[in-house]
Amino acid sequence: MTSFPDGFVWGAATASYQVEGAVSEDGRGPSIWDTFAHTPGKIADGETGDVADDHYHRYAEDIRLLAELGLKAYRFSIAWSRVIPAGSGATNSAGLDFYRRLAETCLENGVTPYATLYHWDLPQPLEDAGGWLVRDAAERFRDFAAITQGALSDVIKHWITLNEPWCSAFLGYGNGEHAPGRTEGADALKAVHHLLLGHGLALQAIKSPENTIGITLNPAPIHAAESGESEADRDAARRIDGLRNRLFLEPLLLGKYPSDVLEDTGMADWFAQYATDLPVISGPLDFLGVNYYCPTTVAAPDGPISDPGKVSTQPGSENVVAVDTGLERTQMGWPIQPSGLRDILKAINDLAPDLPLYVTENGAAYPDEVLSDGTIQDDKRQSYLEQHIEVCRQVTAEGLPLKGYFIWTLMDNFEWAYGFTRRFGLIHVDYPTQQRTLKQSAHWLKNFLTA
Ligand code: IFM
Repeated sequence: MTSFPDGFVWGAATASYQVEGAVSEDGRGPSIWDTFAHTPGKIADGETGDVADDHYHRYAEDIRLLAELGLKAYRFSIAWSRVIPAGSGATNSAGLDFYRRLAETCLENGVTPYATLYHWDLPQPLEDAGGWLVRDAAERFRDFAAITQGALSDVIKHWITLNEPWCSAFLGYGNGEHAPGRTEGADALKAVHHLLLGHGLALQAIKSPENTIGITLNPAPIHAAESGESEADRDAARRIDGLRNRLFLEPLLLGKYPSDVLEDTGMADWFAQYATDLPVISGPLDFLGVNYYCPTTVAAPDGPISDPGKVSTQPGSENVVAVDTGLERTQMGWPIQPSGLRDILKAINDLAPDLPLYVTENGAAYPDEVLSDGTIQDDKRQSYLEQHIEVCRQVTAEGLPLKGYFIWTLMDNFEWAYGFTRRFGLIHVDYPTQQRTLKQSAHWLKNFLTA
């Protein structure tokens, strides 16, 4: 069996609001997730990220555990409102100090920090000024990126501008399942453009030979039901592929928006005004991050689709439905298909043959049980990880420029609208006591990485 190339990066990922807690400490300002989580009915069991994993205070223990697993990289995100509490204006040095301590602790443990600048926690004052639906958010993001990278460039060399802008735009401004909980129909595409513009402006502001900069997307293979026998189903797949994949990959990698998506959603005229932003958005990346969990199979049982104004996660695709293809699913209801990871990496490599790729998230939620002997036998998670890691091995053997793999996630945490009801961690967290316990999958990973 061929092994992984030298220098292949093994890591685990987290995100600020999901793990940090300490939401009112050391000058941190409120973000849209604070507001959203405290709005009744938005989060399962009425939970919030107020305490989460208390990573703000326990980061040293968490990084030590990560290093003990044999992982050599930690992908965390930087909360904008810790660094610039109002989103623009005054910088909070205590916020920057926290991320310096975090990064230095990584380095002391032989772990390379990978920092994501935006994992969904927009400062609330910027949302009050229009959020990602207005252009100003992109410019303020550039300022935040420049200040943060300027202050931490000696300890953080790898930067990711945005995490999964599809979620920020379509769950945040499309169907309202995520903060800020707005339901704006096809206007969610304005958020897509401003997020991508923010990425491009940040890239211009912080790119240097001293560091690497990329963006993380959550692309997925999209299939038509019944192998695409019906034209309506094939059209449904085209539309969903357009919104999920091409709407992000093409402006970033090819410098153009997919015209069919802009037509489907009735947004072509709005986008036409901003064609001059495309060279900024498509600035040269050092790498692309791919978060992969599952493929999607779709059908359009009601035939043609044409209601761009309707409120939906998927503007212009309102009657598209996801189809159950009989694959085994995780607790999220996501079908397991490791070969989909190869498909999506290949598709991106075809678009941008030399671009280094990282799997910046991959993992699975299961309803873990702590047994009477204190162990957590999460065989299904281990199997999920083993199968996807094997795909990574295969694609590197085929010559794809896959440079690393990050598990989602280091430890159980606040899973957005699901609150604490979904556990993705390698490490179990008992929330009342904050006790950390390695799951079986973590022990397996340690053996795998040290073998
Ligand atoms: O928890 C999330 C993460 O914040 C972004 N990617 C998907 C994960 C699982 O839902």
